[in-house]
Amino acid sequence: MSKYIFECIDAHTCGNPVRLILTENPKLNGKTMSEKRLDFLKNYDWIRKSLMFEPRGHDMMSGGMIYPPENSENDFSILFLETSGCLPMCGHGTIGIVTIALEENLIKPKVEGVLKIEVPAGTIEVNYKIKNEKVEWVEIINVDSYLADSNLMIHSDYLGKIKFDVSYGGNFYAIIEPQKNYFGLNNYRAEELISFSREIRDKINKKYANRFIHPIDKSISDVSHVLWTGQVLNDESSSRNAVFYGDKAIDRSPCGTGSSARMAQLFSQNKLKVGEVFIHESYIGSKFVCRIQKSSKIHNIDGISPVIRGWAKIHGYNKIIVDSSDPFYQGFQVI
Ligand code: PYC
Repeated sequence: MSKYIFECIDAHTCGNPVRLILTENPKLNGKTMSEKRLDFLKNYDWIRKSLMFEPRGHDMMSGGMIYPPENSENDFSILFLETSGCLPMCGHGTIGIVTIALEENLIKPKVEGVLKIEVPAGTIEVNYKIKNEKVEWVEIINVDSYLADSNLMIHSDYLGKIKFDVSYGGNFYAIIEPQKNYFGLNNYRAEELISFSREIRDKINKKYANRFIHPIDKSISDVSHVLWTGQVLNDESSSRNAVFYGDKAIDRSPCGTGSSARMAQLFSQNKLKVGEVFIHESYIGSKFVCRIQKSSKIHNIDGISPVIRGWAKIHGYNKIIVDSSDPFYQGFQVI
């Protein structure tokens, strides 16, 4: 019988949870965060399950652990944990973890105002602003993002025939815009979007098996998230989204990797230019201020370098006990 105590700090980024785990981080094998992510999934996934799933977590729970960087020029590395697994990249998670790490003095930036962070999907740069000992905003220059395919079709048992694009922003997203059988996200309840998404994601990954694979890191593949678009709540916003992840979650934040994927899609369709401000609204109306820094190439694929700015707030110190004598020590999900 073993008993582990995980010291965590809980926060939210524009409404979506971020749990930073401070203790019991296992030593991971691998040279890159991508390799370490696979090692964690193979050997330590019980930690993710116990801290993300009920009863210690919930359907939206997401977070991460901080590790030293492989390259000493960088500041640190992040392993993301979530109900769905360990994401290659998570935007709201990065904003939350950076805010916690700075406000709680867990890291010492090499250069004030700038951080270089290794994540499984690559190395990202982060800018931030501190005022009165609080982090006002965090801006991520995310991994290069690109539109992977467009005008694809899938049949939804709920909605009928649905057209979608697939775009990469650190994870692969199916992006669904208003059309004949989908009237825009304002017309559906969150629980309906969750049911539609779960079915559509499964069908997409069966119909288009082996179609969405990152050209540089083959361990990043398949559609993991579904991004539904619709009318904005606030006239100043550029677009609104509901991002489905895991098995039951709609992102409460505007979703960093989703915003990157969406900008890559709009850029390749000539609907968004380099430097233009793109205010992305979440399902609950919180906002990320985004833009495209420059166009880029991922191998020979045209893409963008996306920039995402958002904020996070710490709301708790959490000491979590995981005791292997608890029949639910690895948590559970009710679907
Ligand atoms: O912000 O990238 C993000 C994200 C992914 C899943 C939930 N949030």
